[in-house]
Amino acid sequence: MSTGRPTSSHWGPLRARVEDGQLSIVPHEIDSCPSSLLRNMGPANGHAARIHHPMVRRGWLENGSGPSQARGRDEFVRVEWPELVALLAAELDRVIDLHGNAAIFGGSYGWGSAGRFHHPQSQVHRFLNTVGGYARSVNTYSTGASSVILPHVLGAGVDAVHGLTGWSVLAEHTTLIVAFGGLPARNMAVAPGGITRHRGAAALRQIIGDGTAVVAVTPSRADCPDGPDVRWCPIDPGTDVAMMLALAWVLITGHLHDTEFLRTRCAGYDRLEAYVLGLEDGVPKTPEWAEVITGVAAAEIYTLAARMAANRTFVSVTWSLQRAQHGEQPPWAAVALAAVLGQIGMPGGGFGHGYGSMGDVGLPQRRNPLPTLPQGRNPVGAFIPVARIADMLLNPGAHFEYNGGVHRYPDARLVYWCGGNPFHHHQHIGRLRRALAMPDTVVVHEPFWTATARHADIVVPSATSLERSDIGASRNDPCLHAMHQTCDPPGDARTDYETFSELAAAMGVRSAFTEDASERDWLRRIYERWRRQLAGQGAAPPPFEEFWNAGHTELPELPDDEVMLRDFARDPETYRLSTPSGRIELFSETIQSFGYDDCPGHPTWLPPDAGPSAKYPLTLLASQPANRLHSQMDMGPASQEGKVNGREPMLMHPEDAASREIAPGSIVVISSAQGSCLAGAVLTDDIKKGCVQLSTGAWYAPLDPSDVDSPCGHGNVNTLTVDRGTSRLAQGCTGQLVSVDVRRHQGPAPAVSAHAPPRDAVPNPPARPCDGRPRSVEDRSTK
Ligand SMILES: Nc1nc2c(c(=O)[nH]1)N[C@H]1C(S)=C(S)[C@@H](COP(=O)(O)OP(=O)(O)OC[C@H]3O[C@@H](n4cnc5c(=O)[nH]c(N)nc54)[C@H](O)[C@@H]3O)O[C@H]1N2
Ligand SMILES: Nc1nc2c(c(=O)[nH]1)N[C@H]1C(S)=C(S)[C@@H](COP(=O)(O)OP(=O)(O)OC[C@H]3O[C@@H](n4cnc5c(=O)[nH]c(N)nc54)[C@H](O)[C@@H]3O)O[C@H]1N2
Ligand SMILES: [Mo]
Repeated sequence: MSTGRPTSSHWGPLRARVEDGQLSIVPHEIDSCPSSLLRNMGPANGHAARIHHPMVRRGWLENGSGPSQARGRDEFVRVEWPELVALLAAELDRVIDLHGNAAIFGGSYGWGSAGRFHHPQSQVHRFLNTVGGYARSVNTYSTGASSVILPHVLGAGVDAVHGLTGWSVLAEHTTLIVAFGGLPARNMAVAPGGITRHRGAAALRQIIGDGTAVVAVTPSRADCPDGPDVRWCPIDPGTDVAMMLALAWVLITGHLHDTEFLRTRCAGYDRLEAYVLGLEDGVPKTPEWAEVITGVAAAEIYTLAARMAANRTFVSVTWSLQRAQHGEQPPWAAVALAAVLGQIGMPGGGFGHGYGSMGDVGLPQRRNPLPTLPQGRNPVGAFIPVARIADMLLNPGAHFEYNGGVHRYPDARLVYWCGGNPFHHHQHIGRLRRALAMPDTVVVHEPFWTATARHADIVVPSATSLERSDIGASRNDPCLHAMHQTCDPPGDARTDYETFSELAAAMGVRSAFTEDASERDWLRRIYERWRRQLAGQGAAPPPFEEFWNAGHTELPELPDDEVMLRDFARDPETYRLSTPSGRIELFSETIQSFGYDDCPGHPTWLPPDAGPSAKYPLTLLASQPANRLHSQMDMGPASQEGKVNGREPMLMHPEDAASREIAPGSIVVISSAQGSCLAGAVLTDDIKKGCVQLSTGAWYAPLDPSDVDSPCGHGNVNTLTVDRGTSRLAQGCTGQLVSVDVRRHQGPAPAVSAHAPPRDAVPNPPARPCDGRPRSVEDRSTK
């Protein structure tokens, strides 16, 4: 045990221990390429930004619940647990009695931390179901557009499509990868629930080393893997569909398209062809046409199309491309391009989505179930597409369109967040702050004083994954991890399970929520239930105690008996797709029938409404951070080392900088039609001229907290982004791109205080090792 107790995280397994009040983290020996994100964990866990005690906003405590603009600027008052539980239970009862359960918005989107039992969304959803249900959110910020468009096109969602081709298949068969959005290695460090062996980057290096060529179509050279035959094709952001259509035009007019595949495996090719050739709108989608839109030379498009036809070609699209206005179009156009090549279903050919977006894409598919905490049943039907949160709060009862239907926003009186950070994930923070003034009550469970916690009325201090025992697992991962608790939570923080157990008790439904089971009972229960399921499939994982003491167990790779697109391509009659035609829909009658001008019946080039302008001439890429997960542990050393004098780095081309008198390290003001933030300039020709890049995840630090539209002094990119759905079809998140201008900051540099706790927060005690004894709910409730 000298190196520490085993546990796991979204960025991989680790060992942790406490000595002399200091927490230390080392990578787990099972992972030969551990992620540097591990370095953030130890220092973050004991950081002053931890929440140690239940806190209630003064205005809410003194004046009662109700809409309030004081959220985010009021003081907090420390309360003891019994008072917190009584206040929160009474408020939940009030809202349910007066307005019904649909008035509780419990979508609670976010990544929380690894662990199947303490998974915060599972906990909050199970709890809210126990008290009668909640209005929920559907889809994700990750793949909001794809998860709605792909079922129309391929009859399957993103999960069914994203890992169909493993790295090993690409290595064996693929000779050319055309990667829209590139194949950024940094994003493969994480997967929801963890990734045991970080092999993606190495697998990719090997594929390229063995001779597969890559053309990376992206505004950022940082998205290109290294290798002898890797070509960077810089493109203007948001214009990939024009390039894909032009590639299709070259293939079709050069008779390099697979007419047999298009006739027998696809529906609506004639409509797509008419559009590509310009018979529909008088505009042939030629490379010359695309050059003006994309900034990619026509000659390059001709050459690439010919190469694609001559190779076993894999058309890969990162998720980022669909996180923008009309985000439904890039994945659909890429499917169409791959269909024109006729290689869909051939090993190593066709369409791929999410390679270089997430660590679990490209791993061998494992159809194993995961251990899960049962959620109960939610009788409330009300829902929103996840990124419509501010719309919902600002327009209770208003109609919205989604995937062919018209729905109504629920009248959310109580917003409940556990395990997510809307001030990280949502667009246009000024608008979000206005929206968060609307409900009667905002409840946030958090380990840290994030901006979301600071905008709550009721702040519930949560334990981190190091402070509880759990089971770590994620889809396609080869291991299940015993997550042993390392230390006790600081101060009065508790696991979310403990909090919900007490709340359930106060609301008279304790046993329904807890089933009278302790944390350890639950772990044993969900593990054994999972073990029985696997046993039914012929696998034999060890009994719980054996697993727990061993620290992890390897999972069987179950035979891949069903490979949707391969079987379909071979025999389209027997293996019909779950689309209306049973085929790949290059034209969708269903989508056409919705009558959406922002998502017509076939893949279409639709220019963005708010592209670069005289006032905002640059396009900002708001992509994922290399040295942290989202906003998590932004105060940790790996994240901090990337900052420029404490501010988030903004990458800019030297020529764009020169005309603005911006030097390396300059403090810059980035502004958009929505708001502004400061950042630290980094000059590099790795970014296309006309583009700047600022990662997501710098904690929101308003220069003037009382002004909802205040600039952020630290570099939170969502002060700039637009809060608008991808289209009426999917209403997905569009946070990836925004038009901005950048200037050098004048005058004295404002101090950065993003991670300082609020004035009235209670200070941090040293880390306490836990005694290793299983914790029971009773231990806490008698405290
Ligand atoms: N502009 C722009 N915005 C984006 C994106 C983009 O590309 N551009 N990307 C989007 C994407 S893909 C995503 S997935 C989202 C991510 O958005 P989120 O998932 O909301 O971001 P995280 O920072 O991971 O937030 C998780 C929070 O859970 C807390 N937490 C951890 N463990 C626990 C626990 O046990 N209990 C409780 N109660 N809390 C816990 C953490 O401290 C953290 O504050 O961001 C989206 N936002
Ligand atoms: N280290 C780390 N890894 C992560 C995460 C993290 O926070 N940190 N978050 C995880 C999550 S939740 C998700 S959903 C995935 C997200 O995975 P993605 O959405 O694929 O990741 P991004 O980094 O946002 O974007 C990838 C690249 O796309 C390029 N790009 C942006 N817009 C365009 C465009 O219009 N055209 C083209 N051709 N390229 C464009 C950008 O240069 C960017 O570097 O990442 C996951 N991986
Ligand atoms: Mo995501």
